[in-house]
Amino acid sequence: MRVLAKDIKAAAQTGEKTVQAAGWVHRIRELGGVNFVILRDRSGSVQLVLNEKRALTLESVIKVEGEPALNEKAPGGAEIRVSKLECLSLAAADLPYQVNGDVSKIGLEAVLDNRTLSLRNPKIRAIFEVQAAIIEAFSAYLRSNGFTEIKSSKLVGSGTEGGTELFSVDYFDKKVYLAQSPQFYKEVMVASGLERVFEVAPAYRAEKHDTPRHLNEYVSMDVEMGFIESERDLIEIEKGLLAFIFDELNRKHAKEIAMWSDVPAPSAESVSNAPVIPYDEALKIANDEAVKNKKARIFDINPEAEALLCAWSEREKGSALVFVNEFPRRYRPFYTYPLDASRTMSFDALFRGLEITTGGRRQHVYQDFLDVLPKFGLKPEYFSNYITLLKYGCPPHGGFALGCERLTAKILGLSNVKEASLFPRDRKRVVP
Ligand code: AMO
Repeated sequence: MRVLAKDIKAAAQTGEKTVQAAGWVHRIRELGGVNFVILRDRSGSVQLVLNEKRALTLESVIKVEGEPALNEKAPGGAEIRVSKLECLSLAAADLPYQVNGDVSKIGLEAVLDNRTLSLRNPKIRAIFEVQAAIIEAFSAYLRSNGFTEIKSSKLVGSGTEGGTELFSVDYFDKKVYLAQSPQFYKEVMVASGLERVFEVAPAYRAEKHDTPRHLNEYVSMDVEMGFIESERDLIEIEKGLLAFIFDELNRKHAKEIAMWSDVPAPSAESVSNAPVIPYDEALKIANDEAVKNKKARIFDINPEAEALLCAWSEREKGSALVFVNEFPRRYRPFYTYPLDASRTMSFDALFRGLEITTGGRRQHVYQDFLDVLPKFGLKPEYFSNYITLLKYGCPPHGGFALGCERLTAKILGLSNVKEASLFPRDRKRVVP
């Protein structure tokens, strides 16, 4: 039976006579007539000792049989003394990308241009193990709090986040769009009687700019719930959610996090310390910090303000997570529920200097919705489905979305969200 690399030491300790292992040739070294091969599998790697020279190449896939033995000098403290080796797939010798190389010395463009091979690097693969754990914890937490998972269509007749950032798609004899957000469908499903729903799925933004925080396709982790009073109910859910995600990561993936960052994910305690600051006050704090740091005046919560607020919060509150709520009307979509004439029941979450979440309570009263449309220059005929949703009984509700790549990048200290996307899509990149 195949034994994983991480279990070879235990097999040696228990005196197993023969084990089988299989994986990729990660490294080859010849020393005094003995060949050492580092075999890589999904669990890690193990040293193989070969007494005869074999025509192996890096990245070939092999299967071996041999005696497991303890060896302090071998990585992981054990090795396999190989008696039988079968090459399942011989890799060509002209490997275009150094899979076993030091990622910190390879530029992002080379990593992404060679994505098929760069994903084999254990440190790069670790990003996606952490990401999978984030999604697993996100889903588990919500399920255990009465939320039902949904999967909504990504082909839509119109956008929800503003018309300029839509990708159009030929759909038979019509043009349709790739969904920017599942928000309308989340709301429909709250009113369907499920009351609490979540979705993890791609979202599409035809944004032309190339920044370290934007992707044209990203994974949106969406939440929507009924019977809320204000955005504060949503912030409480997000705090619980993030504390659970961070705890799970520190418990199960500290090794993968340490491959990238000196800092573990925040503790549940630091999440509970996260301040909730009204927009106007947040802007004032950001400006006070800007003055201290000899920076120019800040007029809205832009990327610079996000960085200053998180640094301030870390210093003053012991939390790298900050919630900014009560955004002015002009910064929020028309359907956002008003707090008063100028402010809305909405919020952003900022983490380690980056916005990771936007959310808020939505309009749910039919007549209020109709009244607000003309104030934004909008016509009711464009919103017939939204109107049906609200006209026939919709509870007070709201929701939020967490950007999966942004959260992954901030936990690991990656400098660009593209690193946290398996196959990133930007203006130039649509392959692989
Ligand atoms: P918003 O447009 O702010 O809100 O998006 C929510 C979160 O999604 C992530 N995100 C992105 N990540 C990478 N690249 C992008 N281009 C990108 N755009 C957004 C961010 C952001 O905070 N419908 C609302 C949510 C809601 O109210 O339910 C929405 O989509 O982390």
